[in-house]
Amino acid sequence: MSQEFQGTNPDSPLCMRFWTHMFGNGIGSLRVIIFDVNTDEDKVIWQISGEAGNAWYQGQVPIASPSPFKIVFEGVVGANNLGDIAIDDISIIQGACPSAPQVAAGNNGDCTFEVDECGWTNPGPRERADEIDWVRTVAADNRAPSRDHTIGTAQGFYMTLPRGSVQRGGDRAWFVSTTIKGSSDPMCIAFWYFMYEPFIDPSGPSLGSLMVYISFEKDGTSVLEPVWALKNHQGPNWMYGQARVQNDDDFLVAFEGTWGSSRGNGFMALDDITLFTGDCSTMPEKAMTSKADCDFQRDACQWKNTTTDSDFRWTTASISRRPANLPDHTFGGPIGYAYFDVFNQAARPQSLTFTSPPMDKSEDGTPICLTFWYAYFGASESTKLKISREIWSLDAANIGTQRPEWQFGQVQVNTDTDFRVSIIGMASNGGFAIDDIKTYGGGCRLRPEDAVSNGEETTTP
Ligand SMILES: [Ca+2]
Ligand SMILES: [Ca+2]
Ligand SMILES: [Ca+2]
Repeated sequence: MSQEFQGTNPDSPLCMRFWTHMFGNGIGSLRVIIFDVNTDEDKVIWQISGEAGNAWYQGQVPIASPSPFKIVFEGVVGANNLGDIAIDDISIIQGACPSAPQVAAGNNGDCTFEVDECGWTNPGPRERADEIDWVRTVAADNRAPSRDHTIGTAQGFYMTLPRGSVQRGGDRAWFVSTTIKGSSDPMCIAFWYFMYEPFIDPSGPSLGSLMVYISFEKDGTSVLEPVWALKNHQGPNWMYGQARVQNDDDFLVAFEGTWGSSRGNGFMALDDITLFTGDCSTMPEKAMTSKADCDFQRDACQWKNTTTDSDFRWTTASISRRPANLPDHTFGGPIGYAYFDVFNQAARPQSLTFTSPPMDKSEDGTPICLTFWYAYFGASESTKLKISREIWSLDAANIGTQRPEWQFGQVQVNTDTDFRVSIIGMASNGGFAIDDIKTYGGGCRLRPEDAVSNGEETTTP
């Protein structure tokens, strides 16, 4: 048993490395246990059973605990006394590391990809989750990254988003964990990512995106919640990513890689995934997500049409039904946005509402900035888009271009109470499309210039 350690900082767990030797047919098992000094509880974090050959090998395990703790090595004697377990050279360094060897991690989500995918899987075409698959490759077979993250050599393995089978910008690959046990204690998922676009053309970076979701069942429906998201070029090196996940029920973690239009010359890869307990913050900070964020590539996320009129509604574009051949804003694909259209000269102006999931009030009362892209078509007098309660409103008739084009909008939303955001479209002969809704902490100015606010500051509860 170790000395007593202080509780670890949730953003800075420890990595314990040690060498072990387990030889003889009577070998039992070796475990590493975290003993919580406050609650007297034991938690097995690493475990290996049986003979491992007459050789030393290195084990490692992430150590994270909110309260003071001791680390325990526990050797269990096997069926007979033929054999010895030895440990040597224990070192503890700052920073998360995936459990190793893989067999000791027990399919808990940790993976270095040196042996296999550790139970992470690629959904196939039948599951209709994605179009392509992540591929485990040795660094030597790739132009970039030229080294993996775990061992830092060309002989190391990582997961890469392949380009060969990609049909179009917007093609996605999912990578899904084994079931993670739900808990009221928050967990942290940490990983290393590589998002590199060597040549950025004048139209700007367009590598694509890497997102992390948790997926779980709630009230009989499956919910997909983004917990981490980054777009486009992030530099020519491996970068550290971290996201907080907390769910009372069992859940899956899913990485989603999506190619943008620069798929021809970009690189995306993933290595050294590890999960540990703790209330960590998002790293890098710009990868933070909110429940209202949606790029509409898969579906409308947690946004819902709440119009009661059954003739017209907010919906997602499909190949057979989309307005004015408008391409998606995110990746320039044929679909991947939400819209409504009303083309009925006789009809009175319709008012159609699109409502966000419930959003929590902020702890310190700082507002958020809601940003989005919109396009309109059929700019008659009555074509309007508003964000409730009239904190943002745009009259399409005042602008008037012929072809629908994506334009940027943003509005500050106060968060002193729990709230929802509603986007209300009005038209008798036209409509609006919406894409890439994203929220950021902090206030912001009204955009575009022609949008008006009637001064009300709160949104509908
Ligand atoms: Ca797939
Ligand atoms: Ca690796
Ligand atoms: Ca989109």
